Amino acid sequence: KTKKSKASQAASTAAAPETPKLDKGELKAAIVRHLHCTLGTDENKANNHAWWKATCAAIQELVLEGLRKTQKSHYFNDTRAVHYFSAEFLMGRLLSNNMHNLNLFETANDALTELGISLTDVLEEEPDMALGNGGLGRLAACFIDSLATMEMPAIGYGIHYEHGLFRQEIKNGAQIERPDSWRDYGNPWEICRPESIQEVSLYGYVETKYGDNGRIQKEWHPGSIVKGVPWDIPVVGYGGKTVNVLRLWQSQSSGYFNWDVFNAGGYVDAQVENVQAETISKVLYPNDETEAGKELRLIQQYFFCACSLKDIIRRYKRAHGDDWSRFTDQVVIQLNDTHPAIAIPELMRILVDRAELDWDKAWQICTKTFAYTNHTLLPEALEKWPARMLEKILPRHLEIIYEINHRFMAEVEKKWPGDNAIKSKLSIIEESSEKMVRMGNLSVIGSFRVNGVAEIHSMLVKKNLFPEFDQLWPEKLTNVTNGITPRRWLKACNPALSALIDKKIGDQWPLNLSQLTELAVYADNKTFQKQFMKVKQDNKVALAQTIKELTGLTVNTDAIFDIQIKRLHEYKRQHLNLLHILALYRRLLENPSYDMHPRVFIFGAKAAPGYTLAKDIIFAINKVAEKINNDPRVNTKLQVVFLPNYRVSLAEKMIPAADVSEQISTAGKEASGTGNMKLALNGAVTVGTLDGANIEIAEEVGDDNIFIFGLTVDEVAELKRKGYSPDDYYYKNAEIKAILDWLETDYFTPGKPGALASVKHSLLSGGDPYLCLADFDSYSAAQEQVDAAYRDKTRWAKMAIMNTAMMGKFTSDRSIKDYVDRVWNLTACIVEN
Ligand code: BZD
Repeated sequence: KTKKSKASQAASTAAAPETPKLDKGELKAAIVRHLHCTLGTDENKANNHAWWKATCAAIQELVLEGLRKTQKSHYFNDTRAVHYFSAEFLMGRLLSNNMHNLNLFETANDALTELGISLTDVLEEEPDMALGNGGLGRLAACFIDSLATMEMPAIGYGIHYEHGLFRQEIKNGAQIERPDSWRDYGNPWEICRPESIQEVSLYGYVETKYGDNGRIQKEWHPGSIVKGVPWDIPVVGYGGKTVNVLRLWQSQSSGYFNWDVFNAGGYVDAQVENVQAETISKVLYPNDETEAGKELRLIQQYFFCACSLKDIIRRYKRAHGDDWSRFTDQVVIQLNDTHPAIAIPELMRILVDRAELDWDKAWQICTKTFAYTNHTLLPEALEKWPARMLEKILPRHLEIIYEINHRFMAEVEKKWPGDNAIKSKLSIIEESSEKMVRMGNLSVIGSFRVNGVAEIHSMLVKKNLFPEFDQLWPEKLTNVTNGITPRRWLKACNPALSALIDKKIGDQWPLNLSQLTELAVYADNKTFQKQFMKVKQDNKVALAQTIKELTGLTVNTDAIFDIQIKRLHEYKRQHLNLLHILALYRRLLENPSYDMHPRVFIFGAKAAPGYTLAKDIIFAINKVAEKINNDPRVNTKLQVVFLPNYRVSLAEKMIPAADVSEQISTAGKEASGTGNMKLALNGAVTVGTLDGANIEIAEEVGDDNIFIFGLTVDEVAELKRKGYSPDDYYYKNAEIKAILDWLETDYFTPGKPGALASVKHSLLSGGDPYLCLADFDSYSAAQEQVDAAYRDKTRWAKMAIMNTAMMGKFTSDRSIKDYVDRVWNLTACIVEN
């Protein structure tokens, strides 16, 4: 009782969602008007796609009104703003989100119903905006949602990829990649801003000159110039007051150098240059967690950073002219991983070569402007660029990086005199057979703050990745635990649960997620348990329908829905999940009365196209699924589903239906995870390792409401130090041996023995680098506990409720508040309506 009154006090100070700006009749009229005047069709001819576009256009009118007011407020208040630089923004669909944030979802549903149209069908017409690989890109999307909701002046800067992450098809069990074409039929949300086009230089050489004042001056003579065309996507905050923008740059030929060629009769050659320029923003690189060192990727990174910095400086100069003294009061730039790290030498170039500030002054500005978020400790994911490549593409930037490094090495010498080992470790330049530029070191040196994304990850960043940097600058390294927007990941994707929560605790929780703790008092309440589990059951039935449509398989909706959704990677251990499925299968075959509650294991995962083992694991999951699902001896108890083309919009259908959330990475490898938060928020119970944010989730929900298993970070380190041998487990554990050997037969791939052998070999001769075999028994035991817990309906309902109730910490609003307090030092700007 006392808890409740406290929370409702807090709620009364939070902004209430605005009353809708349009009523049903007005919205209906607006949609029909756009059907006629924007789409050039009418109610009788229009298909769902046209209705979708007309509905978007009607909503966009209100969005743009909010955008105009927001920009006016920010301009007149000359606000300090955060500039979120990210090579990826995984936005998903926008119509449902924008309607929810404008409090128009119900109105639109009613309006379309009266027009004889299903809103659900209309929403399905929208292609996902999949301009990202996974967690890092989706985090950027959640963060800009929270920034707008909290009325923070903010702008997202990224790349307007023509093709987002590939569309995945599964053919005979194997992944096939198809191009994603999200804007082939136009994107109703984006606005082209030709008035803000920027030019970016590439290649060429650097001339050293002596200026009038006797100072050495550097002039970069570029070999080519490309245009950056900005496309703005409005980002509507919940309540619709602040509408920020996501500005994405499209590359285009500058047509600048081509004229001579063109006039000399080189029409075709001129087109070749166009194609090259337009290639820059053509396609998103699908490799997460690996660094390929491709020239085009570096050009993409520089392209969007250079455009964005020019844009920021243009806006700054409009208010402050050539006076740089207030730049760091107005501008903070957050680097989403090292992908935009080239912005650091670019800003130095602008300040030193263009604005002619002296180096120290410029460096002071730079190191007060940038902050850097690290998302990984995996060595293969830490970006390094060959110095030779930088020299070719960005010759002046390489010089600047050398100068930054030279001065930094002098600082290191002061702190650790004569210690060359530390110098070579901290140097931006790696002196290997091929000289490499370490973007992580550059980012730490050029930023005033560096954060990891969960407590344990930030601790490991300090202890293992950058310990000397931490000694040098004890204040610089910090933690900001990730979060997710509860608007998309509960309110919009799980309307039934949202309505139930509204009924119990009011409708302010999307803005103040800690209010969900008020549900905890109902965790033992039989009626509430029934209601909560009824919602879950209905969501499972809906997902079963989707599974049927996508795969043809009919799944048992009384079974436990056990879900693992994330990029496919060895460290995430989808193959550990698979080994356990094989163990269950084998137990059922050996003992037909083997006692287990029916379970459906559901996967969604894309593999990087060049990551062979990851693709082999997808193939193995599909082949095992095929066999099990067609085996009448077991398929009433065990089913396996691989849903193709996992993406944001599919996640929104899967997450509300999950009973069990698989978060089983090797301890120390998953920086945070955010899917873990989404699933728990929707009442799934986690089976997880003590890794990333799982640890903080366990702290919030309590040991009774999560299944933790496996080696800890320290135990992993100890085992590796002693020398891990997967053979020990293979030969000593009959079940493991039988399962691995099974993979080598043709049982799952009739007539093709060995087709799944690579999975086995990765775990034996491959050394099992992520310790699947070491964690197998513990995982299997945890799964038995899950089984027992689920059979106790009351116990399970309580666990599920407690998961939803205790997820308040993981709202991205809290993450943003942490960034605002610890990094950005921003204040909200109230937008007048
Ligand atoms: O970032 C992920 C981490 O693996 C997760 O643990 C974490 O929760 C999220 C958000 O902090 N990293 C990525 O998603 N990384 C990429 O997608 C990526 C993309 C391109 C290049 C390198 C990595």
